[in-house]
Amino acid sequence: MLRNPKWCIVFLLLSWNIEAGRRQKQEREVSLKNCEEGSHELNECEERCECRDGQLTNCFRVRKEFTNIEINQRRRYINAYKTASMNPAFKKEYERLVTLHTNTPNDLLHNTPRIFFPWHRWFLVEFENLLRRIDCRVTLPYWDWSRVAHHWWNASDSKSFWSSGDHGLGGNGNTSNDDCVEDGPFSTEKWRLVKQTGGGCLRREFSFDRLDGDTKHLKRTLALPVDRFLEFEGIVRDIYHAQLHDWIGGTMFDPMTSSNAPEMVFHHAFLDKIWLQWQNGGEDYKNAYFLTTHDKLLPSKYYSWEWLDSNNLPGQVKVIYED
Ligand SMILES: [Cu+2]
Repeated sequence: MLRNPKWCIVFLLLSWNIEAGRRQKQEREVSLKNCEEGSHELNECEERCECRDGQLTNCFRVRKEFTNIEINQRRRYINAYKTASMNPAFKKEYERLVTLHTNTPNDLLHNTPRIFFPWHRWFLVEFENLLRRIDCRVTLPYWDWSRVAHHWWNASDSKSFWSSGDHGLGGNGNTSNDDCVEDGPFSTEKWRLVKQTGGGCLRREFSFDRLDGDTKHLKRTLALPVDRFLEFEGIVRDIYHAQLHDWIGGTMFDPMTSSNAPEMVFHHAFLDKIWLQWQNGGEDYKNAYFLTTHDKLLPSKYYSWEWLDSNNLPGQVKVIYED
């Protein structure tokens, strides 16, 4: 039969078709299987995901220590933050978030354990959501001040938190210019506070005092057992939280302006990490105290208990902190 040239052509066309079909099927399988089963991979927004059935699922935002990450990742964060606070497309939302903090009664928010932890966890996610609209690879970095507790103000190293480069926060304010910050990306000629809370320059008035929360102190605090939640919470809020706000001074000193300071979210992200680390002690640690309180996280519709599990936060947000 194949000696007949007509049949020969039919046969060739047929095998071509079969071959092309096989190739297409293989390509489909490859695109379906775009990750290695069981592995952990980053998605296009640099979230850490699990590969299941060829799909990336269970994706976590990874928050990292600011002085530990690459310079360009630091720049990326600062650019997103400045875009949020200056670009008309995002500025309204930025101002809404800053004033969320200033409009919540300070006594309720900071002077009791009632909502301090979950309220700020919610606030951080809202802030992060805004920055991720600008660049979805951005997460909130934290600043682990416990490693530099005895010289936290130091800015001599270009990797330091207070570095004056475009990857730093700038340094102390100038006492002869109303404590205005005059270096770095948030210097008085480059950046202003939101007008709803008084506007003007970012101010800092460093007290050169050591922070109590050095690595040893922090380790002891994290080791407090579950039935001593209130002691744990009190140390974190009244000592760790308050000291850095007060020692930085200026914009950070006053709860009516502190959410304006770019260093505020770095500080609170670290406090959130400390709470999460303690919560990882077990289910009873995770749910300690807040499961039996009924305070709303004003002005939101959330209750405290909705913000206890960082593996499963409202809005399907999952957060982990990298050490
Ligand atoms: Cu606060």
